[in-house]
Amino acid sequence: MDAATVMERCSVLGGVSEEPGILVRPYGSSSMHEVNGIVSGWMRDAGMSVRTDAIGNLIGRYEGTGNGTFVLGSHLDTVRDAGKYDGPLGVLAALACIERLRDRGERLPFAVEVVAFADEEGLRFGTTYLGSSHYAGALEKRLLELQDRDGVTLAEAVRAFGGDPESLSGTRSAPEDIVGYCEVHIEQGPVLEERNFPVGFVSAITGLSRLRASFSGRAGHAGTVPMEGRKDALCAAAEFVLEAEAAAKSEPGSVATVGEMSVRPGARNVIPGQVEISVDVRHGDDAIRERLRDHLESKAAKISTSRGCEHRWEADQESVAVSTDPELCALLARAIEDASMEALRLPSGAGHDAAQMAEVCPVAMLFVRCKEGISHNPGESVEEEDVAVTIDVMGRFLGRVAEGRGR
Ligand code: HGY
Ligand code: MN
Ligand code: MN
Repeated sequence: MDAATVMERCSVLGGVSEEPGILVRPYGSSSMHEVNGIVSGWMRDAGMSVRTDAIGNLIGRYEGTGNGTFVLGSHLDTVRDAGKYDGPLGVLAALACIERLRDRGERLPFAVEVVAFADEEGLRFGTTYLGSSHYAGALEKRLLELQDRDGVTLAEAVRAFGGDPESLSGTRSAPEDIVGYCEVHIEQGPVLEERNFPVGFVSAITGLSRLRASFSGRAGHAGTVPMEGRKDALCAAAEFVLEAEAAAKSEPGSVATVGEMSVRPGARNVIPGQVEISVDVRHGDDAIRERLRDHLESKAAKISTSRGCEHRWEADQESVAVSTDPELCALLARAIEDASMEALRLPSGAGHDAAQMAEVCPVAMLFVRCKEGISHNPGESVEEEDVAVTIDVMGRFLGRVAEGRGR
């Protein structure tokens, strides 16, 4: 399979969405069913056996001549109003490597599994890595009670998606003999474009805190309640949002984002009584991230008190920073050099399934240049030539891994 086919297939999957006009594919949705059906057909055509695990991850397997399984992959779910490469490019570039092995009639001294994870973004249930945490056997049972906006629990969503919630935690769908994992992903940042590199390999994946805060004031008549003495929950939330921005700006290397906000009762002539927000805090150093997180928690309390509001602060998920495996990275760097390029090493400010897979095996990541680093945005785009380089490098990387395993 060549890069043009990978680009075409990203467009095909990019056209499968829950809503017209934007790309949005949450966990367990009919659009996720549809893309799993399309990709499983491509996996079979590539000579792979295909299975779906208890949470709905789609897994293609290309047998090898010896023991061990090397895992490639990424996710097929998306954020809201997404681009078409974040996730699918990693699955389809991996599939291209398998198709090239099949076309050459070649088997590696290990099996290769390509996993299309069912939920990495956490759009529906707020926690990230649900697919890879089950695959890696790290899904916490308590998450099954999580509810989406309609009050549907994760357990119900798993069942509706054809999975089996009872068999989720404490088990893993990954084979016992995993030797490593490598994920291809768009960089989602500006470095490769600024340095004019088509690809680069990842040194570490940032840690992240996924939090929720609520501010409760007193709803009232917009026309009759004087400004003095109001308990305006939205003003409290707004002050907090700007404080989060200022605090992150003052801590080099950190980011803090309020991406979701709900305002109730939500009428133009009513003073907001209740506001719920999401808070996403990240830094490559966990101690700095935790300090910033705790600073924001205390600021939320101070702002609420100063405005006569109540507040709540909850942690949905904490993920520690993860370093990629030095040996796998050395093989990936060699593969990049084998393709006559300099091997650039760079950190990831985005979270990836590789962070979860690091719990069960050595991991590496290959980043692909994307236009202006745009991502989580329909403007996401990659060049076909860079995808061609990616497939070539990944083929060479698998060859290097095979050499290391005595091909
Ligand atoms: O949030 C992230 O970094 C990833 O896109 N889930
Ligand atoms: Mn992603
Ligand atoms: Mn993403």
